[in-house]
Amino acid sequence: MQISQLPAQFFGEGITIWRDRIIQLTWRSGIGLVYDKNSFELLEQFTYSTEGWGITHNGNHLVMSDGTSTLYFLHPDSFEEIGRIEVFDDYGPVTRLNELEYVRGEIYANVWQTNRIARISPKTGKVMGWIEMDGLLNQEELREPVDVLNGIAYDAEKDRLFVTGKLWPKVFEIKLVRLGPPGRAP
Ligand SMILES: [Ca+2]
Repeated sequence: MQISQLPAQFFGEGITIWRDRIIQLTWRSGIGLVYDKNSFELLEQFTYSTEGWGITHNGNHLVMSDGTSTLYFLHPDSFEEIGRIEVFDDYGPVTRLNELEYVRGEIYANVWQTNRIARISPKTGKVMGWIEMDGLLNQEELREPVDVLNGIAYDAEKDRLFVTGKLWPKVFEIKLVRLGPPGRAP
């Protein structure tokens, strides 16, 4: 196992792997950190003007969330903003976008403090469907001090999707099944 300790002044947030680099956001410092993927050596820092929440990439650009309904597209080398989308569903803007993962041409975003994941069109920001993640942990696991769902990972090579949460004792591999027309859960 290899560990890199985040300096104590930072609150570590989303991470994505871009080629041979690991890119990490911090919550309110406005600073992103770039590490060598193999050695975990800190290579450089970059700044942004929003909070840092989740990050993923679509093969061309980084995609970043800041807890609002906006997703930002950043150049993967200069970290300059090259575009943004506003995320919405039939009921209006979808705020508190948190953990992100680029999956099969869509951006998956967990809504903070819910068990819901939005499937977002990267072109328009429209929510194409909701993934409901209630009931993953059983009664025994819920007796532990578990926190919010906030982990989504996609293995593109084997087309496998995983979810987990803060302090959750398990990572779940999930398969999506259609339950009904798109809508917003209560
Ligand atoms: Ca992720």
